[in-house]
Amino acid sequence: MRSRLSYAAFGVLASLAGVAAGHLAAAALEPSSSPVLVVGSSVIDLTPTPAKEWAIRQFGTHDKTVLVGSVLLGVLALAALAGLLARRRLRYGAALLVALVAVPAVAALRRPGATPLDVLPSLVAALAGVAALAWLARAGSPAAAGGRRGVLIAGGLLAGGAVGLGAVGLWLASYRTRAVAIDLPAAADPAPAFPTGLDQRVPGITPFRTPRADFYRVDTRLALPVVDPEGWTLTIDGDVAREVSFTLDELLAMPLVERDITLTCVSNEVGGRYVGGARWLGVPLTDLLDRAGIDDTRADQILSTDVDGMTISTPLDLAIDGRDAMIAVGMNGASLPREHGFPARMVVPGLYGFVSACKWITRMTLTTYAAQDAYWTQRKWATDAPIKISSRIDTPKPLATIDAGRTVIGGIAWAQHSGGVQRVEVRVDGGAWQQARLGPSAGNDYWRQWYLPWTAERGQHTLAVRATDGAGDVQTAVRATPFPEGSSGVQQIVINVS
Ligand SMILES: Nc1nc2c(c(=O)[nH]1)N[C@H]1C(S)=C(S)[C@@H](COP(=O)(O)O)O[C@H]1N2
Ligand SMILES: [Mo]
Repeated sequence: MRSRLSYAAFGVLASLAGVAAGHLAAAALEPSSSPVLVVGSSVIDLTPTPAKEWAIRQFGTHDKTVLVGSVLLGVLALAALAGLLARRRLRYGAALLVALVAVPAVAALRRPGATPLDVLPSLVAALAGVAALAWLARAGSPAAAGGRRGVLIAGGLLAGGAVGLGAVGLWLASYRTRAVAIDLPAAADPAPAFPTGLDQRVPGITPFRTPRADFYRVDTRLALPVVDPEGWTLTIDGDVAREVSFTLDELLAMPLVERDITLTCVSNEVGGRYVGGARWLGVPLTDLLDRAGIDDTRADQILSTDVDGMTISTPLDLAIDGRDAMIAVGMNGASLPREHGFPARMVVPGLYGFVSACKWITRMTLTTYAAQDAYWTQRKWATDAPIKISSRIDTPKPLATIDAGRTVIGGIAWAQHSGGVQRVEVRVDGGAWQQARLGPSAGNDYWRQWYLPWTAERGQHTLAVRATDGAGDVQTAVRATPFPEGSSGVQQIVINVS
């Protein structure tokens, strides 16, 4: 009988083969039903809000990589245990592997919008894993002809096979979620010419318009949904005079508006990166709601549902108060990137994304907060969540060392839908607030760039920034955490001048 270590390795190898086979099966059927991703998504959904906040703070946009990595590590530890059990009896090890795979199988079925087919990748993983374990155990048994060499060959073949299957699975999933482009009609109501930003003149300042590929991404998904634009529809139901559905072509045939709007995530810390400015093309929300005939004496929320059943609620009164809320189909001159909601998403100026910006949207249900609650409402986040005034220093960077002499302090500020940013002030070393120069305006729903020329003297300095909106409200210095309705406070950074 082989050593414990060999059997632990058998277990790990067998599980890797199973995971790879399951991932490939999922890539072919439905990428997000991959066993590892399903477990990861369930962990996301079950994680208490403070822990989620912590992970987003610690790992930023790598939070998902860290999560998937942790799930894999956990699986491998249990897999080693399955190998050890198989040393006593193959049956025991196989049973543990099957029990392991039962977790994603059940989780896959419990996900919103699940179909029975979603367990298939887990079944494939179980079969492949158990078969691999049996094969290794046979090659490793004293009765086997190959001896030590046979075990090594079997292990090598399996490892190679697992890597191959995994690679094909990864490639297939990325191929199926590759960028797609559909032709968009011109806007009936176009946005004015976009002004040249300060980024041309002030090095280090955030671009006035965020390129599609650089736009921040925040959602609960580990794998992008594969949405066929031909089969996609948007339905409006609930408290409406008549339920209506639109195909993508029907949406595109309606008069489209084009607007410059800055999106912000409620998870953005003061000074954070979860904010981006883009030019959106879409159908005004009220044009769509008018087709359905809404009853706003009954409903108080729009409950949006995405292609997988993820829900986002939006206060109805704010969505229809005259602001440029829309179902967007275009971003910066092309159809939406998959990451940002292809083929259509909601955009509501002035509300944080988690209460407005439903990506991959397929349904808007007019209902009440009393009757139904959305994903983040169930997790105790605020329902009415206007974006708070905020500002950020882009240059110099925190803790940077810069040369003494003439330089600039620069960044961005936003106060969507509250008259835009009317003033930005900078404070050096706790002195008086000095008025910064503002970049051009692209409307009140859009952020504004700013800069302050500064003669930097040797030593350590503290820089702070604050913005004032169109109503004269000054960004508060009172600190608030992102939970439950967005961060506040003044960004303060320390730099060195040498
Ligand atoms: N379907 C879906 N839509 C979603 C989310 C999500 O998890 N699922 N996240 C929301 C959040 S929290 C934000 S801040 C915005 C971010 O949009 P972006 O990723 O295009 O920047 O999308 C919103 N729309
Ligand atoms: Mo968000």
